[in-house]
Formats: sequence, C-alpha cells, structure tokens
Amino acid sequence: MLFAHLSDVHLGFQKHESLQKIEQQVFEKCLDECITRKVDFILIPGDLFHVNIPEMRVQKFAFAKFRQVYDAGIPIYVVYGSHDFSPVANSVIDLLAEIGYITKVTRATSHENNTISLECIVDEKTRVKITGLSGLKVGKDREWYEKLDRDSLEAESGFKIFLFHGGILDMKTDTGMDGDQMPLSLLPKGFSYYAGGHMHKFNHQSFDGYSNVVYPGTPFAGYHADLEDNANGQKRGFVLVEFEDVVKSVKFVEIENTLYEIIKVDANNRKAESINQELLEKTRDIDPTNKVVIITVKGEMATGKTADVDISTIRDELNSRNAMVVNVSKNGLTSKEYSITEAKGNNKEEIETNVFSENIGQLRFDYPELLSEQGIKLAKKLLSELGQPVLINERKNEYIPRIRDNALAILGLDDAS
Ligand SMILES: [Mn+2]
Repeated sequence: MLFAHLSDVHLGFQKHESLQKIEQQVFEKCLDECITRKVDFILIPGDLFHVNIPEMRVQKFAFAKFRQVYDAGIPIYVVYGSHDFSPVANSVIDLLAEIGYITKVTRATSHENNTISLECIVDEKTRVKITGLSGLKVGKDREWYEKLDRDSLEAESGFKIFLFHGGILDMKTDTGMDGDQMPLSLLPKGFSYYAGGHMHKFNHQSFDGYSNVVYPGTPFAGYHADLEDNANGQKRGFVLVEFEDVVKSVKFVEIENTLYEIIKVDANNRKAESINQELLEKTRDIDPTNKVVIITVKGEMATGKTADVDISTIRDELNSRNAMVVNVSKNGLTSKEYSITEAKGNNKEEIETNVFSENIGQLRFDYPELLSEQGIKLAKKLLSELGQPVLINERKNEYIPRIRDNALAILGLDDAS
C-alpha cells in the first residue's frame, strides 16, 4: 500500500505571472504523480493555500485538480496550516471539505477537566487510522497540544498516522520560519508515521517512540527565501510512503520546477562602485534566458549609501536578455556611513529625540533644515506622521496617499503625482 504526503504548497503565493504558472504546474504534477502511481490516499498537513481565501484563478485550478483526484477515488486528508487557517471556518479548505474533495481530520472534543481528546478517522480502503491537529495562528497550537489527551491516542492499535503543522525542536530544522517550535514530546507516541507541515525543506527523522517524523517541504516556494534556496540547489517535491503493517519505505519524489541563476556579491568593506562593477561582471557571465535570477548583496559597505548599489541597471540588463524573473535581496546590506548609534531616554519621546541628536551629525546635506536642531524637529514630526495607524474603515488606497501627502507637506514639498 502507498500514500503520498504533500505540504506547504502555498497556492496563490506567487505574484509574478511566470512564477504563478510554475506554482500551478508543480501542484498539478504532484497530484498527477499521485494518480499515476495509484496511491491509496494523500496527506496534506497545512498551508495548501497561501491565504484562507485565495483569488478565483487559484481556486479554479485547485478545484479542477482536486476533482480529478476525487474521480480517481483517492481520498485527501488535511489539517489547516498557519496560512490557510480561518477562525470562523471561512476558508477555501472548508469549501473543498463541504463538497467532499478533501477530509479534515481533526475531530476534537474539549472535556471539563481541561483536556482535549482526538478521535481517529479510519480510511475506508486501507483501514489506516488518521488524526491530527491544525496549526493555528500565533502559538495557540501549543496550548492545544498541552491539553491533548495523549494516552487514549497512544492506546489505539494498528497502523496510525498523526498530521501536524508546526516546527519540532528536536528536528533541528532550518530556523527563520515564523512561530514557535515545540518539543516532540507534546505529540502522542507510537504512531507509525508523523506527517508534518510548516517546515519548507524535506526532513525525515526517527526518534525513540516517534518513528518517521517527516516534512516533505514546499514543492516549489511559499516564501521569498525558498526561491533563493532553490537557486542554491534545494530539491523540491513530495513524499511517497510504502507500508504494510509498518512503514516500509519513505521516498522523496523530486518535482522539477524551473531553472535558476544566482549572483552573490559580498559587499563587506567595499565602495558601491566596486560592488556595481562585480555585479555587472557576474551578470554578463550568466545566461539568464527563461531563468529565475536571484541576486543577493550582503555585508557592510565601507562608505556610501546602500542605495548607491545600483540594481536597476542590472535588472534592465537581465530583462533585455530574457530573464524570466529577477529577484533582488539587499536585506543583508548595510553601510558604515549610516550606522545608527543607540541612545537612552526615560520615555519614547526622549529616546527618539536622543537617537536623532546622536546621529544627525553624521549627515552631510546642503539643506540646513535637514541638519542640527531643525533637522531633529523635522525628523520627529515625520516619524510621528509615518507612525499614524490606518483609520477604521479606511482603505489602503486611501491610507497610503493620506500619509504620503502629509509627509510631503511636513517636508515642505508638493505632491509630484
Ligand atoms: Mn508554510
């Protein structure tokens, strides 16, 4: 017997048209593979969609593919992830469950003694017992796990699978993901397979009492950093598990997505000019045609502004040579010239004033109103304006121009648009 384990598809994450196409193709290829290989069922522990209600384009191809899987007689078992969760069950997953294309496995009951018990559902064809918990937003899942009646789950006999969505401390997986990681000991022991979601890289480990704790990782990309990992050679796909009364094999099935080029430049102790030179040379060394090109510039520049690192020329150059997408990461780029000195104060107001006073001396401008006491006053006004929250019922396209116009007015500039 055979089941598939897929997670963190994040349908609807991609904004660029070419990447949207790949996102869709990868998803369809994964499920096509499941159909071709005649799996008995499919597990998806969360983040199937990037948001709880994705745009119609995404829903359309997702429903079409799930229909094919349904027609092939393959059940799909899911829990929510942190992305597709909706507290009032207003998620596209709930629609898919309503029409019977997928089955939500969490059957939880809260008891008076403050515990939560879970009931297993039984897969009709294989008699496998399946249960699990969703990953909710902001660390609420930990609370559920702490209340979980593990004993009754551990007493269940037969081949059983636990679905979960979250990081496990014991797995020593990649950090940088949102949310807390929890200890493995919060999960019930003795299951045959632990189907994990949330971590975006494939990982398969076994522990005392916990065999086959597995994350398939995202089949393409659900965060910007995933594309960079892909460019660095990270394999993507899903997991196939062969089993009888125990797990016989856990295989990672690679699904190819697209071609990449990565350009890395170390900016440490350098000037913008030499960084730009290296960027240009490295750009000329690659063939970007129909590829996703990732550019990362990291380190602390010796002088100058980080804005002097000229990405737009590089981007134009790559686009003129038919790059599919150019993604630039300058998050790790800083400059000595603009390092901010900390300052103390008794309250927020004082700290802000002191930080500006400590640092304004570093600036070289031809405009006296941007310097010394005048400059500090202006900076404080601007900061307070930029910190204004969105008003109740105010739309984003009303909020942004309001803040921008007020900020420009503070600077004594006319709105150029
Ligand atoms: Mn995810």
